[in-house]
Amino acid sequence: MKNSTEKWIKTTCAYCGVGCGIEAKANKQGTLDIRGDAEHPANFGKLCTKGLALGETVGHEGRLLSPSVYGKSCDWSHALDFVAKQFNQIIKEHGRHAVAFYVSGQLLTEDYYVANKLMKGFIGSSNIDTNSRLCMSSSVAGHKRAFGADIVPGCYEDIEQAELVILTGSNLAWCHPVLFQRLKAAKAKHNTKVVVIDPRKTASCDIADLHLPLNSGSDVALFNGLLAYLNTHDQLNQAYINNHTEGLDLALAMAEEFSSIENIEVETGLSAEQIVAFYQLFAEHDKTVTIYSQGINQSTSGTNKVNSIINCHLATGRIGLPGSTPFSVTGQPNAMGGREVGGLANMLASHMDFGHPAHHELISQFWQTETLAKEPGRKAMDMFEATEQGEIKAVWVMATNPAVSLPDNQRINRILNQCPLVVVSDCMADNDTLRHAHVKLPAQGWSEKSGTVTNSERRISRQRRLLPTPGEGKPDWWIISEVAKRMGFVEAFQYQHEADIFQEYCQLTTLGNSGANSRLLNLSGLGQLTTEQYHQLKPQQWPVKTLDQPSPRLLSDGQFATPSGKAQFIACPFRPAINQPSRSYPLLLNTGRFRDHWHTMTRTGLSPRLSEHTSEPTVTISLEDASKSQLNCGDIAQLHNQQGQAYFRVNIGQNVKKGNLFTAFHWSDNNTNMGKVTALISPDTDPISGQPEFKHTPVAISPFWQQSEAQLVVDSAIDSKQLNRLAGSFWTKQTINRGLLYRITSALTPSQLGEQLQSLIKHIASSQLISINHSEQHRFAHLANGKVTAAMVVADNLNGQDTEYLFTILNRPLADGLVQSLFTGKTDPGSATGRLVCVCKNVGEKAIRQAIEQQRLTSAEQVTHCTQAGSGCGNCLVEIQDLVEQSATVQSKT
Ligand SMILES: Nc1nc2c(c(=O)[nH]1)N[C@H]1C(S)=C(S)[C@@H](COP(=O)(O)OP(=O)(O)OC[C@H]3O[C@@H](n4cnc5c(=O)[nH]c(N)nc54)[C@H](O)[C@@H]3O)O[C@H]1N2
Ligand SMILES: Nc1nc2c(c(=O)[nH]1)N[C@H]1C(S)=C(S)[C@@H](COP(=O)(O)OP(=O)(O)OC[C@H]3O[C@@H](n4cnc5c(=O)[nH]c(N)nc54)[C@H](O)[C@@H]3O)O[C@H]1N2
Ligand code: SF4
Ligand SMILES: [Mo]
Repeated sequence: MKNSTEKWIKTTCAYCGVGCGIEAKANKQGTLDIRGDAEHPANFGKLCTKGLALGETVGHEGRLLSPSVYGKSCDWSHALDFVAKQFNQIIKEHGRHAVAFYVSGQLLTEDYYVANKLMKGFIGSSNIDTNSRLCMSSSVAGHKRAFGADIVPGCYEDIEQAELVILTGSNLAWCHPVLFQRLKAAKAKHNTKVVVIDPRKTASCDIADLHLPLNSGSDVALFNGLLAYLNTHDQLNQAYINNHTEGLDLALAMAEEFSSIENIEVETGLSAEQIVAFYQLFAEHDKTVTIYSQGINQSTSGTNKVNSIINCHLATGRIGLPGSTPFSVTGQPNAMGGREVGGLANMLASHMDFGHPAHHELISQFWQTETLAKEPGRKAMDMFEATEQGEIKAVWVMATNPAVSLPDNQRINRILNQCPLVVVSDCMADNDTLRHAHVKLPAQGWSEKSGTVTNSERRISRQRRLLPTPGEGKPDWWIISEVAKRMGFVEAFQYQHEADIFQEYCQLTTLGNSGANSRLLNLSGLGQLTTEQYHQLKPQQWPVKTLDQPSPRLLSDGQFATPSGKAQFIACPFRPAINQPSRSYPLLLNTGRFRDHWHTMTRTGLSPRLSEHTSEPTVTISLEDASKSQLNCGDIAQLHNQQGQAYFRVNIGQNVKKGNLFTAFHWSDNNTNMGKVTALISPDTDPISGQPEFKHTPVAISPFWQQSEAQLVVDSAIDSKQLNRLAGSFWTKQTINRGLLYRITSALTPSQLGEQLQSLIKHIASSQLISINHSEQHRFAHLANGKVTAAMVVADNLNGQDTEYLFTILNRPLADGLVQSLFTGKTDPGSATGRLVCVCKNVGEKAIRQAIEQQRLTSAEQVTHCTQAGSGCGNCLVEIQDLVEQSATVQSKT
């Protein structure tokens, strides 16, 4: 036992900005055993479903294994020379602003640092922007306006110390699950009040004392109203305001409009009782943490939303104190690291700024360069627009999938298609962006990389190498440095090891960083680490003046990075979103995330367990709107507007308001032909931050008039181009154990659809075909060597029909009881699990329902006790509670 525990290696989760510590150990299957790191201060041993399933996503399947140029595999030296030569050529002919990097919060700090150094320091352009533009840029802009620098003063323990936690535009339960568990535990201990401000009733509302389902986009009205309320109710902290802030009068004058509760009611759609209840809670609790995320940032008024929140914290002096702070939580594992090293087009490295000659000088000297960019570059959407205009002729995309995740997706795909040079570094072989790449560069994946990431509370943690790299994958920093050297910048990119880069970055943070001009981002305590110390580095919150010393709280002394040293109130005008519902597009589409998938699913899509929770692109709609549009639960609906169209499975739910729809953006060309929601999103952005509006899109909805529907399981993937040729059909793909499940809804007749699908899988299973024709369903199975390699059911409509057996029959012999389901069309009751609810303990909906009914269980705790469901990460407890409540409702009706 002792031997095996010695092999656990400490690292950091690949996914969200909570930055949980993980311990991982290679196992015999070539994957990883994973457990939470009990010593890591972000999670103290806890992990969520995605973190726990990391072992399932580290196989070599689907990996990009070698570099290629124009579709031809080649060695590294050829690919790197090619990129360097092309970049130099384009710069020579069209100038340094004709090239661009589009990077990501999923790069490590070392990768990010080198990319920024190459573009801003040596190519001499600021055309490097990051997917954090879509994610954090409104918060960055808000922090800079209020505090003078991009400082997040919050720490996770604040959530535990607070008396009141406000979650606004954050579905913490699904998107930062371990923080949600910490909040839930704190509430159980000392009854923390929780307010959720979100147009949707999310899983986070499970622990809310108050849910404010405000109108989408109306946050500024609500928070301006709060500022006015605090003023008129004598709740301002005058001493703090006088000593540490400027600009309250203007902010109050702007908020004046919302000193009338009626005006707030009109804009937010909330009742006076709801509004006043929230304001009273805020006024009564000094220890208030306001957590905000994409419902705030991803808006054409995102920056004003952020500042309207910060204004209320400044007005009450609640900044950077234990249990009392505004807290923008980051999304990606290294969103914060990217902000530190200057990944955004409008920032220099280490919180130094454009338009600041002393900073230009410091960086130029440190990097020994004469070509440092001195002006901000193009923000993500502008960057792609400039590419459309032909001003940018080469784009290098690293660790992001803009062909799916940027708004106005069809246009982005057209732009990438016509761009003269597209270079993509990715660890996977296929995503929508790679399909446009002229040069593909294989990067190491999470389990192979080594470096550092910074989480939401500014804690730097090591990501450590766990497994050998398949094929020729390389660290991103190595790829960028090699191109840099080949472009002629030999001296500046001579890194031998990621530790060298980290050390250089830490030293950069200390430059000119003392006295009156000091910056809070200071890593002087890490600047002299030996490679060995870097290997051993423990999670460390910044600033780090001395290694292993606790980091001081930030902004708690009321000193800010503004010229006067005082925080700035910002007068935030309330402006409704640019695009409003109309007669043609009467519904408002809100987009975000599902519990178990990560972004464009290049990795979580590989896990059968994670794929089960929400297995298809679904759109949630209110009962009223569904009936108006003649939609039933389980139907396929088409959403469309000026931008484009997409299809979704209908989910009728109480959790969206009338007039609103919700879906996630996880599906791509890789796993559907028509389920990409960004096809519908307009390119409008916040005028200050440049962040797109992902949460407020007017659309129309209509039923997809289907004639047939099929479900097909196969043991290997079908070429998606062939599936796309099925006329009038919508398909999605889901990873299941031992294979893939395709769902196809079609305007073809059932027999046409059946025949065409048969021809698609002929090559897989030529040996033996079983065909069962039933009046309503046609069922087929292909066998090779007596085992099922593909099976299918086709009907007019499969809505509500039992097809669960399809999940289990692949690779089983014909004699197997499970395969017999094919003949009966009914799942063997003994083997049925229903939809997987508890991913950790593998407990399905049916088992939970059965336990509730048979044992008359009345609480989620009892269900956990009897079935183990919910005893792992706890993410599913909200759903278990829902099942308990549903059962209680059914029983009370009968
Ligand atoms: N499971 C999972 N977790 C993730 C990710 C993932 O892909 N999957 N991605 C990570 C990343 S990169 C990010 S950025 C974070 C995002 O984390 P979150 O921001 O928590 O997630 P979202 O679902 O995008 O949006 C949050 C909520 O904003 C609400 N909202 C919409 N419009 C408004 C509005 O006008 N006002 C208010 N107050 N609320 C509104 C939405 O209904 C939604 O519930 O999640 C991270 N964690
Ligand atoms: N409709 C809608 N759209 C949205 C949002 C929304 O709420 N609604 N949210 C936005 C937000 S907040 C975000 S953060 C973005 C996320 O959107 P993206 O960044 O486009 O999404 P990912 O799927 O995470 O793409 C990461 C890519 O990097 C690859 N990769 C992973 N690790 C590495 C690595 O170490 N090196 C390299 N080179 N590649 C790697 C993965 O295989 C994958 O292809 O989406 C945005 N788009
Ligand atoms: S909360 Fe989940 S996804 Fe986020 S870092 Fe922790 S384990 Fe990973
Ligand atoms: Mo994000």
